[in-house]
Amino acid sequence: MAHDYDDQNIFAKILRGEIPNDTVLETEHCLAFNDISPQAPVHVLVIPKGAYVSYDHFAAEASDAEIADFTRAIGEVCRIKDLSGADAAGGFRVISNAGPHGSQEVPHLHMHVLGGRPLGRLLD
Ligand code: DGP
Repeated sequence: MAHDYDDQNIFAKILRGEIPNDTVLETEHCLAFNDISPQAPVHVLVIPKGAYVSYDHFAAEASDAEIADFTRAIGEVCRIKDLSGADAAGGFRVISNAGPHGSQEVPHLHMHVLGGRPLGRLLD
């Protein structure tokens, strides 16, 4: 998969401060903010600050520090939003859409963190 990064995508503009966002968490390498069109009571997007299109691109080219920060930021969002998967009435889903088959709309890597209601089975 080619990974030509379009720096005019909406998340690049958010990272540059050109359009506002509802920030949940900012770390050295990541930003997490509420989705503009939430599909669940909790719907947060976690993005790396680096110019990565999709997870395969990120995993191939990001530094270990960026990958560790991204992974921890996702977990920290779950903690901030009180989504512990260990709770009987809790839990969450983390998904990342990539490319046309994944129905990716914004070509900057993002993880959707969803929770706050039963999410149903994703795969049967
Ligand atoms: P995806 O299909 O995985 O690329 O989903 C992109 C998500 O980004 C979608 O859930 C809506 C969200 N989104 C699109 N534009 C904006 C925006 O300007 N601000 C915020 N907060 N979210 C956005």
